[in-house]
Amino acid sequence: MSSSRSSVDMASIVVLILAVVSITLTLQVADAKPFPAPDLKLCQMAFNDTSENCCTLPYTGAPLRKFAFKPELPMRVRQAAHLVDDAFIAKYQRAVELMKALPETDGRSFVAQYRLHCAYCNNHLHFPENEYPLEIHQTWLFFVWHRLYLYFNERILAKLIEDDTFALPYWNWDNQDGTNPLPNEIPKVWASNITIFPNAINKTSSLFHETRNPCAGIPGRIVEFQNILGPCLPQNYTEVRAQSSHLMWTQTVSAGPTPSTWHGASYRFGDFGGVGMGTMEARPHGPVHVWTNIRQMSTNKDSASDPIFFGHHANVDRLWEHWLTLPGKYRKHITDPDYLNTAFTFYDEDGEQVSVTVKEALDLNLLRYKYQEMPAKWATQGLNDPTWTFCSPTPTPADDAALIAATPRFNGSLAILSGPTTFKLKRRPSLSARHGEEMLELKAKLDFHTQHMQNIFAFLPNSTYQNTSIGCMEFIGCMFSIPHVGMSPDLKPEFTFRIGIRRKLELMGRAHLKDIVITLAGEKSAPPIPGESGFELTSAKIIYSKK
Ligand SMILES: *[C@@H]1O[C@H](CO)[C@@H](O)[C@H](O)[C@H]1NC(C)=O
Ligand SMILES: *[C@@H]1O[C@H](CO)[C@@H](O)[C@H](O)[C@H]1NC(C)=O
Ligand SMILES: *[C@@H]1O[C@H](CO)[C@@H](O)[C@H](O)[C@H]1NC(C)=O
Ligand SMILES: *[C@@H]1O[C@H](CO)[C@@H](O)[C@H](O)[C@H]1NC(C)=O
Ligand SMILES: *[C@@H]1O[C@H](CO)[C@@H](O)[C@H](O)[C@H]1NC(C)=O
Ligand SMILES: *[C@@H]1O[C@H](CO)[C@@H](O)[C@H](O)[C@H]1NC(C)=O
Ligand SMILES: CC(=O)N[C@H]1CO[C@H](CO)[C@@H](O)[C@@H]1O
Ligand SMILES: [Cu+2]
Repeated sequence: MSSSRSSVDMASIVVLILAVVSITLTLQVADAKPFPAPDLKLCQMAFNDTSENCCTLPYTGAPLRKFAFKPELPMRVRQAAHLVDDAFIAKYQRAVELMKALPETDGRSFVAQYRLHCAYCNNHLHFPENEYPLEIHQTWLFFVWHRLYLYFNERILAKLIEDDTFALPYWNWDNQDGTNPLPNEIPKVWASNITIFPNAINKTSSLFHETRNPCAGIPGRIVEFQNILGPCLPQNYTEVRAQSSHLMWTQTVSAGPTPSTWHGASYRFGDFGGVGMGTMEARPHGPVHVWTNIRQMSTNKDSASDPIFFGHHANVDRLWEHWLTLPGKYRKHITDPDYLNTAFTFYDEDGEQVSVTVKEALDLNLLRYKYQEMPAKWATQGLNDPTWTFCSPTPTPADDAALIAATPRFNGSLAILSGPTTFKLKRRPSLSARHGEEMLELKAKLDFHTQHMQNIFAFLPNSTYQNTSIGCMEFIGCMFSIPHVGMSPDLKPEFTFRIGIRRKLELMGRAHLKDIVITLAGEKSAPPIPGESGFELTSAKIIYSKK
């Protein structure tokens, strides 16, 4: 073999490699599909339905500019709402009162601010090149869009009261501490008439909303993540606290071990949006909205018109930060460039439009805010809590074996009409952690304009939506889809739901089993009862994934 021959070979290999690299790069560039910052002028009424009055009024300010960090801002501390003092409440009330007094043509006004939330969902923001409207719920944009929304809302409030230290309080509803003031009742800062400053325009607090559920307003009544619409019966506090702690552990530690499980499905320019909700958005985030205010807070359209929305979402944002600190190899920010380069448009503290990218939203130090620390006992409590019990009357290995033998395997599409559905799926219990996290992946064709909620249980075939507690050891997660009112009723897109299952199976002592028995518990019922079923389950399998 001559040396000249081999150097020719080397050269052509190098050329070939370069060609492959450049084709790959070109493909990546051509394939890049982040959402560009939307032009809010492209907002349209959904199906020209005037009841969905979401778009902000025509904007007359300066041209859209890029967001810049403000390193000169003081580090602002978002306090736990149940602990704020009356001076803070007066300041926050004043800021929101000033915001409410602005005309709706001003992007900083209370009306423009809550319509902005609505504009980003329910078929309002259209791009000329994109067949489908932008939808920031039920996908990987959920956490980050709400973070930025709160950031600008908070900056506007700060500017209105000329106080750069102002930070929104967070409603610490995940904290089940039983001493007063209770973190998980509605904090008094959002009540009707506490500490009104003397020159208030209206004699009701600007932080109150009159459509709250009567039950939620009762002092001492704590948020429930299950019985969100039940009658206002006396609460068994011990039971609600245990159930809520267990739900937090299941959804965060067990069901949400990776970005795709925690944040929801990927979502790129051109995709049909809103088809894969993450674990936190499903529960407890969804039930907290409904439990608080079924009328305004339970619709995409009006939810941000109750000021407690911002305290609720501040806690969701705080839990995202907390999630990053929990054990697990894959609890990291999403690194996909389509996520990082997606941009949104907001109104800044001067009422001007700015575009900001997802990657600018991932470091709280740069955004200059942080959260007052509060214990999150639920994060470790799950591991050795004697009150966490099986709901199956007979959870023995022999019963597991009999149940597995008696349960049909999932076999192709399944029409789920009503009531619970049980099937078994194959696992690979010996697969090592380097293959990623073990998760249940369900795909389903759902009506986009109705609500679907299924609680998912393992080895509990007789579970029902209403009567089986989400505090049962066998509860492993849920699938949830909220109605998207503006969408065409003809659309029946395919949804993907992923929930981690390994931690819970370990806790149940069932991680060694080669099959898992899954029960989907929902009910066919008219809204507003939330456990509706009536959809086509197209795929169900156990997968192993790092994403
Ligand atoms: C004051 O209350 C009235 C009646 O509820 C309402 O229409 C008005 O918008 C309120 N004003 C402010 C600034 O909140
Ligand atoms: C509102 O103010 C009145 C009079 O000060 C007081 O009696 C009432 O308890 C207050 N309501 C609430 C919900 O704090
Ligand atoms: C409340 O629930 C706990 C735990 O399930 C139970 O031990 C207790 O008896 C219940 N209390 C009442 C008053 O029902
Ligand atoms: C799975 O479904 C197909 C088509 O309905 C059927 O032919 C087959 O027998 C089923 N297999 C099992 C194991 O039930
Ligand atoms: C589920 O319910 C059926 C009928 O009510 C009963 O025969 C069966 O034993 C129950 N299974 C379990 C595991 O409890
Ligand atoms: C739930 O339990 C109640 C009371 O035991 C019963 O009346 C009702 O039929 C049950 N509902 C379902 C869906 O199982
Ligand atoms: C979403 C939608 O159908 N928008 C339409 C509302 O009406 C105007 C004027 O007729 C149309 O241009 C929009 O396409
Ligand atoms: Cu929300």
